[in-house]
Amino acid sequence: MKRRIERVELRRIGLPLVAPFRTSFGSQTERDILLVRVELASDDGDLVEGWGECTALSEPSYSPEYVDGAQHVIEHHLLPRLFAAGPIEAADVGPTLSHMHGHPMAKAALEMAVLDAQLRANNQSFAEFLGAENTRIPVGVSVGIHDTIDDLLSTVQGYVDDGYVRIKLKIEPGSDIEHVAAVRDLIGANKPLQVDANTAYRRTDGSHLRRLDDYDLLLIEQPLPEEDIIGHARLADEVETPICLDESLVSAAGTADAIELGACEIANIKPGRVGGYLEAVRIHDLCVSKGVPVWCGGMLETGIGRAANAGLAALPGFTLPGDISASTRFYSQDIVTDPITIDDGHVTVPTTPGLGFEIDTTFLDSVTTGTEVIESD
Ligand code: SMG
Ligand code: MG
Repeated sequence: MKRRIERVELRRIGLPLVAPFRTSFGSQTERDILLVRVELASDDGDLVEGWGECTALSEPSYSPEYVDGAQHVIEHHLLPRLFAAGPIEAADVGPTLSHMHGHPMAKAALEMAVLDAQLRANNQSFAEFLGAENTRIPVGVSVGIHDTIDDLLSTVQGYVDDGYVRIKLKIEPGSDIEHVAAVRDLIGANKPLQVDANTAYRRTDGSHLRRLDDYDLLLIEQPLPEEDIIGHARLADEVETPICLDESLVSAAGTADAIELGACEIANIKPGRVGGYLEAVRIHDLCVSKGVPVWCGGMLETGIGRAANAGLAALPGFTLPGDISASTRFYSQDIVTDPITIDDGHVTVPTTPGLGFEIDTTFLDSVTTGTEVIESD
């Protein structure tokens, strides 16, 4: 059954990180996150709520989107079109907004809130909706760039002790080969290890990056700028370690091209980056058909996005561990009552109706920095 969006709450929250998280594009010490709460009404007047989380960071440093811009485009350009569309379901959100270019994270947050509400109304879990049968999924952790190798090793040891089944190291020129060598030495030959450069290298760095082949990495994630698909294809010929794309993949169509060009040997799927969970599923299906392994990326989500990512990663093509660490890896307290935890390196796929979380309203209110309410006329 389709439902009208009656009322939308755009809520901003501020959450400090338990420790700074440094990547090649900068250091994060806190998250300023936009949450979307929708109220959907059926023809007979029943109301159901749903929550979405926007993955845009506070600055346009990971991608062109940033949280203030996402809130602006939602209020002024996206919501008016969704209100005007009348009764809808999650699958209608993308097509309704398709004339608005870009802004995938803003669109994804809206689709996510509608999807959560729709699943709650239908008493269905996300995994059930997807037909995903895995009930527990192996997960990894993403480790920021550290100033010293000693500090890096002590952080990695902590995560190994927590049970994560694979380690991902953020790298940049000057903090790469030696860091990887030291971590490989620490964790031993059998622990899965991968690196993420967040676009920090250039086409001419092939012979340097080839040195990473000595450390038996699962993959090198996004070494070159996001638009440099041909550069990634050439690099894939030059290095033995598989090349994985993150920032470059913004749609199923673009992913198909990158695979055909030989630029994408493994895909990092992030629902926010590609415009929503439904496009994420299409990319998963495409990659399965092409024999390209996929894994679920992370954007330091709260328990809202983390629960949804765990449902998505229960699909069978997610054959590599995702960046779906425990909520405590980033936050001392989460805004949901049932935060994601790790048990023997695995996360349990949520089975409750909706995307799989309940909001801790007292804590949410205490970290809210602003709320805007928009009602359909
Ligand atoms: O949520 O565990 C997480 C973060 C994983 O490294 C991570 N994300 O490029 O994959 C990536 C980064 C993007 C965010 S960096 C602030
Ligand atoms: Mg990445």
